[in-house]
Amino acid sequence: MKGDASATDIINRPDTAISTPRTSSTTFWREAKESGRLAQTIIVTDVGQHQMSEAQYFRHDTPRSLITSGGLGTMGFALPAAIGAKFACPEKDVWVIAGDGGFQMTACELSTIQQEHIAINIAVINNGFLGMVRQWQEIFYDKNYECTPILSPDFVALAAAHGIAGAHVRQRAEVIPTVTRARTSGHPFLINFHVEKEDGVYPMIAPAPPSTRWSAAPPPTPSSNSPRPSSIELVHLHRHSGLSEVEGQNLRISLLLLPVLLLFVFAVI
Ligand SMILES: Cc1ncc(C[n+]2csc(CCOP(=O)(O)OP(=O)(O)O)c2C)c(N)n1
Ligand SMILES: [Mg+2]
Repeated sequence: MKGDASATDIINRPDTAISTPRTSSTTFWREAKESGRLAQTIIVTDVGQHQMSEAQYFRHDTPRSLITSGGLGTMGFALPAAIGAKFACPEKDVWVIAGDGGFQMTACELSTIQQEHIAINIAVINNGFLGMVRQWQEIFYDKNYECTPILSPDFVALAAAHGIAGAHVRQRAEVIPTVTRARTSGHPFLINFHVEKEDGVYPMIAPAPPSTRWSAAPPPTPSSNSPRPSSIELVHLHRHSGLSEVEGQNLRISLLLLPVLLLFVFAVI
C-alpha cells in the first residue's frame, strides 16, 4: 500500500485498486473541469493531510474558490464554513473536504444541513488516522503511532441517520461516478473515501531545534577562545541569567554608559 502512493505522477499513473487523498483531489478537479463546473465549484477544506493534498492536486483558477482554515487551522472548520459558503453562493457547487478526525468534531452540523435543506456535498477522506500527526510520528518518532489511529463511525450510516444520502468509495474507478452522482443530486450528499492509510504529503518542513532547553545546570560560559555564541545560544544565556532579551539589551547599554557617568561625576568634583 505504501509503495503505491510513492508514485507522484498521479494524473498519468494507471488506475489502481485503492484510492489515496491525492488521487481523490485530482479526480475531484477533473470531474469539475470535465462537467464544465470548475468555475462554479467552491472547495472548503478542514485541516490535515487531505488539506495539503487538495492544495497540491486541485488546481484553482477561479478566485475565492478555496476556503481553508490555513496554517495553524482548526479541525472541524470545514463543515460549518461550507454551510456559510453555500448561503453566500447558493448557485455554486460547494464541497467539503475533511479528514475522518476533523469531520467528527463538527459532524453535528449534519442536522443543520438537513434542517435548512443546504445542498452541500461532503467528502470524508477516511484514512483511519489523524494523518498529519501520524506522518510526523512515522518520520520523526520511529512509527510510534501514539493516539493517532482513530476509530470512526460508518459515516454513510451517520449521514443516513440524518436523512442525508451517501456512498462509500473504495476504488479509484468509483471516484468520478460517485462525485458526479453527488454533484447532480440537488441534495446534500456524503462520500466516505476509504483511502490508503499511510500515505504522506510532501514536501514537509522538519521541526527546528527548540530555542530553549530545560537543563538542571547552567550552560558553560563561553571562553575567549570559544566561537561566538549563536543567537539561539544567546537566548539560552539570557534565559539562564534570568533576563529577557530586552532586559539583557538594556543591561548592556547601561554598562556602556557607566564609565561616561563616572567621568562626569569626577569632573564635577
Ligand atoms: C482542534 C484541533 N486539534 C488538533 C489539531 C492538530 N492537528 C492538525 S491536523 C491533525 C490531524 C487531522 O486528522 P484528520 O482530520 O483525520 O485529517 P488527515 O490528516 O488524516 O487528512 C491534528 C490533530 C488542530 N489543527 N485542530
Ligand atoms: Mg484522517
